[in-house]
Amino acid sequence: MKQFTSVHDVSDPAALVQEALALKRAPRGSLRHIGQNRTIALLFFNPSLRTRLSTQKAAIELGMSAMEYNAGQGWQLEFEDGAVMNLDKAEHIREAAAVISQYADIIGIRTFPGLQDREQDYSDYILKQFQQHARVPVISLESAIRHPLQSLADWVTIEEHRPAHRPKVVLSWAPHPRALPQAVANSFLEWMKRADVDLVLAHPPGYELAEAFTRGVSVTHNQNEAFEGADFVYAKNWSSYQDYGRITCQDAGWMVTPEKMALTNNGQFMHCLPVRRNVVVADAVLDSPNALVIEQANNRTYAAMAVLKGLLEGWTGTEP
Ligand code: SN0
Repeated sequence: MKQFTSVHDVSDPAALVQEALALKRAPRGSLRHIGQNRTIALLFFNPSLRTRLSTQKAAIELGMSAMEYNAGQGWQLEFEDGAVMNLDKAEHIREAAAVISQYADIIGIRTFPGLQDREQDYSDYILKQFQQHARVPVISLESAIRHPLQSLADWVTIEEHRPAHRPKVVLSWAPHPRALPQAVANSFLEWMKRADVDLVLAHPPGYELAEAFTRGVSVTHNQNEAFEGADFVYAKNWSSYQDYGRITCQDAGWMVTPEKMALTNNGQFMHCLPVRRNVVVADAVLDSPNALVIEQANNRTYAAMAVLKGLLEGWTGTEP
């Protein structure tokens, strides 16, 4: 593995899931030699709780050092080639990425979409520019259009709770007061398409995701129908892709409730967090034994460890 920005960087995602599970079982402190004398730089253009702490924790468990930089509060970066930099942007990505590459063996970047210009967001230009100008491997800590570390941890969690039969996994849109990125949903679909599951996407009309992510996925506008017999229900809000970045429906009827979970096959509830209680999901679901959200967040550490280990070792014979 030379970089980790999407499932396409991993030739055998199921093997990476197994690697994360093996690392989870490893005795504490037994893996510190793997990343000894190696350093990761974690750059945050946006807020983060789980990604920031779990990636740092993963680095520590592998014996690496982690440096964090709140890039959103640092020098404003110029990404345009040939720009005349006489306005607010103080530093060009060409210098910034080259300089950070001298300090770190791996660079992680979190960057949300602006949700104004779809073409610009979907070009994922901030992540792409770092990839282009960095001289070390780059990890996405959630980009404008994907959140691969989250999806890997989600798959690890599903694997741990997998029933004897092929599970039905439902990704359901849920209401939210703010316009949110499509990244978590896009990524979840992209990874689940590579897993041995029956995948169903449920959302109100107008919340269709980009075709590149939904191709081959069964889609319904009927949430109850989707929940019937589901083994896993993953709730997530996203803003419209068509009417880009807009909230076109606030229908509280899409909130996940105990009544809806009763339609499932004793289904497990999943969410990437942070979650708006009693907007996205009712307290009674989140506080039930069937909620996996805390374990999902725990698995972020092992997902990140598997990825960092893969990058440090240059991956072993399964390059895409
Ligand atoms: C982010 C998102 O992509 O939806 C991060 C999820 C890992 N979520 C939010 O920004 C939630 C913000 C809020 O106000 O609830």
